[in-house]
Amino acid sequence: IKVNGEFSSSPFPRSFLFGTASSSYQYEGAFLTDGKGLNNWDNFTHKPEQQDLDLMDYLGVNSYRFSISWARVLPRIQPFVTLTHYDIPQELADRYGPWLSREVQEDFEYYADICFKYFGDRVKYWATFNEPNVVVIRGYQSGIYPPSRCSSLFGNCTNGDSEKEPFIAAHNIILSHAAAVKIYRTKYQKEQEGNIGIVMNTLWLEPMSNSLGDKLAAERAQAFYLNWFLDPIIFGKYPKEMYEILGSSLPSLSKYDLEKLKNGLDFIGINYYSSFYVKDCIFSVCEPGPGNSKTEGSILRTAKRNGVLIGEPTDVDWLFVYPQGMSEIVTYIKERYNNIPMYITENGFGERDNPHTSIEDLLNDTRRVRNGADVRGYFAWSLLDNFEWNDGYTIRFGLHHVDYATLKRTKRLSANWYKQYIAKHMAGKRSSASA
Ligand code: GBH
Repeated sequence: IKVNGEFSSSPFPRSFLFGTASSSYQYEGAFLTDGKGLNNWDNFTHKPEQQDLDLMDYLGVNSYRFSISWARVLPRIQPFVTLTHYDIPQELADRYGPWLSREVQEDFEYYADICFKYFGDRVKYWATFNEPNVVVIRGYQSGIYPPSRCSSLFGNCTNGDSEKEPFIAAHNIILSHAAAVKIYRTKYQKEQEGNIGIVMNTLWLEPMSNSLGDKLAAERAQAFYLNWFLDPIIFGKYPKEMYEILGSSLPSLSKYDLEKLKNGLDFIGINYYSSFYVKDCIFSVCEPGPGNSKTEGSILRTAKRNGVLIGEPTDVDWLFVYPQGMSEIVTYIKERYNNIPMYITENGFGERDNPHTSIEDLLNDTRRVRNGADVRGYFAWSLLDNFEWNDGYTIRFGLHHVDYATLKRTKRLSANWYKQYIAKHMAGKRSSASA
């Protein structure tokens, strides 16, 4: 089998990364310890008591000595690092809303520069953002993530403007990404020889029927979910469906922006969990949702067709087990973006406090390799049970169970399943017979 131009008896090339994924806020549980400042999720999940900072403020000090823990740098593991996984310092969130002002671009660039400079000798895989589409949709449309902004367009609250803000926020995130990439390319990449990309949440969106209307609707839905970010970064313009539907509400890309965007990715990180059907609500009669005509192109996104669910339901309301969807989305991205390198940066399964979870169904999918797409790694979400955002600790995504009282980790069946899968398929681990 030929993969990435390499011959191998394993369907995975030697350089294929098998990993597990995590994020800082969901794992570390640090609040105001070790010199960490407040971020937007601290602010969202609890009204922080700024104990340590207050103490320092009271003292009037302007400096704080701390150390980096040598043993935290794990030498045998290839670090695949995200610069921001939903979190941003609260101070910047207050100042910029946190993505509504273009000034945030410069701050992000400054932060990224520091990370490249100090960690780039060891980190060869950088993702600028985790799921900026979710940050924007949940932060500025439905309002269920910070900064909790939405408007009557989407239902529940009135402190935002869902017609404009999501697109402004997305624009600033896209250009912040571009700024970080530009710094990496010009100052670091040649010497450090790493890769830089972005991680997107993906959904496979299957047309409800073979009608042209439903096919176009599925395409519109994808334009407003995925291509919204990837098109500008890769092609230098938003998807045509967005221009058609939004017209001048879509921020325009200046010459200067385009210059920054050029050559804006080495890889796409794909977080894939679930799939939905999409029905057209322009020519057929339906109640559009979860967005509305103006912001999502008049589509209905639903897990059911003729009363049958697209995949087995789970304890997580948006997660239906549909492994084919991963091949579908990989193929879609491969075709749209000219076979760019991809990593499955998250894929997993959440259960409500059940100690026996298997990800077998979600992983048992090698068509993405056989179809010739350039998939270079797979990261299961997640190594451990962790803080599942709005669901707190009630939803468990780990290959390992965590007893939160004692922090004791216990292997689930899925941990052993994944271990065996890796042992069998990791090319480097096989005997020389593989040549
Ligand atoms: C990922 O988020 C996160 O990166 C990770 O931190 C998290 O723990 C993990 O997955 C498990 O949830 O109804 O329009 O929102 C995924 C968040 C929320 C994205 C549900 C897809 C469904 C479409 N997902 N969303 S929508």
